[in-house]
Amino acid sequence: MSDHAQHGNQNVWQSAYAFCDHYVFSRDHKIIGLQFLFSTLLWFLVGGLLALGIRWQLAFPWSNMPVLGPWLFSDEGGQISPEFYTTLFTMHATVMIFFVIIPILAGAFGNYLIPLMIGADDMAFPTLNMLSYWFMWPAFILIGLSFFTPPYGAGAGWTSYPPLSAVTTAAPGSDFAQTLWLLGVTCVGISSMLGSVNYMTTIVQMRAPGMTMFRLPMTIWGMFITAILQAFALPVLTAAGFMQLTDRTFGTGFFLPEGLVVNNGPPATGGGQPLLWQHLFWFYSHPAVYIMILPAMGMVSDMISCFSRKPLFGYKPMVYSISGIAGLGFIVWGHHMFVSGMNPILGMTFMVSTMMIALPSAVKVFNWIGTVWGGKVQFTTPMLFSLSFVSMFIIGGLSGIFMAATPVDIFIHDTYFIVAHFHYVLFAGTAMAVFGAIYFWFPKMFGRMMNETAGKVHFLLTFIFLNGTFYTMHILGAVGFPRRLADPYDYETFRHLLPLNQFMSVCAILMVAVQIVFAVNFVMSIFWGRRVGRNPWGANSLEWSAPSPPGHGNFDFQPVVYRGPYEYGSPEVDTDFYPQIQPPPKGVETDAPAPHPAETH
Ligand code: HEM
Ligand SMILES: [Cu+2]
Repeated sequence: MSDHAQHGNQNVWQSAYAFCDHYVFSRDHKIIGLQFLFSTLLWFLVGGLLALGIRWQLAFPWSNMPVLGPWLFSDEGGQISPEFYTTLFTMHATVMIFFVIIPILAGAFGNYLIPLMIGADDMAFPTLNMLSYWFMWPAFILIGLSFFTPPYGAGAGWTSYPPLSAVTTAAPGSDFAQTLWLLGVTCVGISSMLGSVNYMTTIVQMRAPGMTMFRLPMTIWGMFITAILQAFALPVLTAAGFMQLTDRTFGTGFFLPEGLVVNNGPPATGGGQPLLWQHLFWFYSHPAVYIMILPAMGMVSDMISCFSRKPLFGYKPMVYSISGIAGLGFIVWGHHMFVSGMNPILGMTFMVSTMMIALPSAVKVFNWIGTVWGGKVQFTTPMLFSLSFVSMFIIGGLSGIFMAATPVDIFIHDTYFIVAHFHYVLFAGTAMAVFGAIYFWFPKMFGRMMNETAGKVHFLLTFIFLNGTFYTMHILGAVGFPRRLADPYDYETFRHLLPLNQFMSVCAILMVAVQIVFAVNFVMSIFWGRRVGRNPWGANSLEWSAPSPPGHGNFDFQPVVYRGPYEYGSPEVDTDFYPQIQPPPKGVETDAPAPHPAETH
């Protein structure tokens, strides 16, 4: 080989290495944030399609699915079988919770925003950060495989209750597929743990000079409290998952009573308690529902204040109520188990503590409304999504209070009322906030704007169809329509509900279809969106002072913080915003001068 060719080869390798280092195994928090964003958006699509499978069966039970049916379920003549239906709702929830909502909040926005909003050049542990993304891949693969493991994929619900999940003979698909599922969820747990340690350390240790805890934007408070929740709740789920795994594979008996025989399988060696799993699972998964909403609440607070051109109403009460929600979140898990036969006195304590969560939640809603009240409201796309978050969260929170009352919950437990509740908080709430956040921070991420008109069309149609889909579920739930059943119409009492279900399914199909508007807008704007400078929205927090997009190391100057992030309409300056880094005009005293530089890094 000539010298020349050798050089050429070396260059190719070098640039391939550089590409991998920059974009694949990157340790830059912004690239990792974008990796999480792209992966979770793709899974969002998968989760949405799985949901349409569920809706197809409920609207047109035992009818051949057009186009896809013969290809997917040739053995059943193109129909969804009861076993496959079970797999569908298990996978839909697993994908949406573990691959979409949790990682898009903490993984995508947490990573992208934390260092930028606190004025740091990166996370405290960049390598750990990279690993937290790459631990998602074994999870993607394991759970993906579990879906395709014959005869049917994992089918014990996202809650994985034993004995169904722990006895391998319990149902088709609860054999090897369930083992893969458990391993996958463990990997998600590891990824989240790595992330949470990083976020806590970064927020405590790496704030810019002058960035006191009470000058942090609410987004950061949301991420911070979420990271604490993850650190305390996740080990319990991981341990419980591991115990279930050994029950399935090594014959231990944590969750199975002795001698239990299912489907003529061998008797369980046993001595365990199925109820123990419910306690351990919900001890994690109730706090986890706040992991799925607190960061969204933070981001919405920032967007609402910015587009009302007014300071956030009651900043400190907001911080205390987020903390209160997180604290109370640890003592309410029993509200998922009211029908498990628990002592009524215990049930009552869970009922009272659950109802108490409504208090800090109401404080937050009151403060969001107080922020908008009398503001110069700008109805941009992110603002519309944020306002939708607040109004839909009110509906979801109110249905929560219904279910918190034990006597009511005994009737509506395991009905579509529950499904309505969590879709209002998770889809109409969190997912809408996430859409808003994508429109809001897109110009920072890519240096270009998304199209506003397309954004408003996306908002309006999604808002209409989501209410068409999920509001109706309250009506179904109130008359006892059961969740997780392939054919509720087997019961005569539910037959008249078929037209309502068909209406919901049509709304759901349209809702998914509308997301094409978003997808096209998102992809096109990356390449052809209008170019913008550092601060297109006129916002105050630190990330808007960095270049769009920020280079490696984030800031091209050392940020020093003079005030909180919500000083909109301040009389001290002529503009209606007052960035955190802008020094006060001469003659105006700052209350807290920038601390000694030694206090920071
Ligand atoms: C005012 C606040 C809230 C109250 C009082 C509340 C109450 C409840 C209760 C009592 C249940 C159990 C019902 C049953 O299974 O019979 C429940 C289920 C659920 N909640 Fe909430 N909730 C609240 C907020 C939230 C939030 C903010 C989220 C998520 C972001 C959430 C997500 C869920 C989920 C996913 C379930 C169903 C889990 C399942 O069985 O699959 N909730 N809620
Ligand atoms: Cu709960």
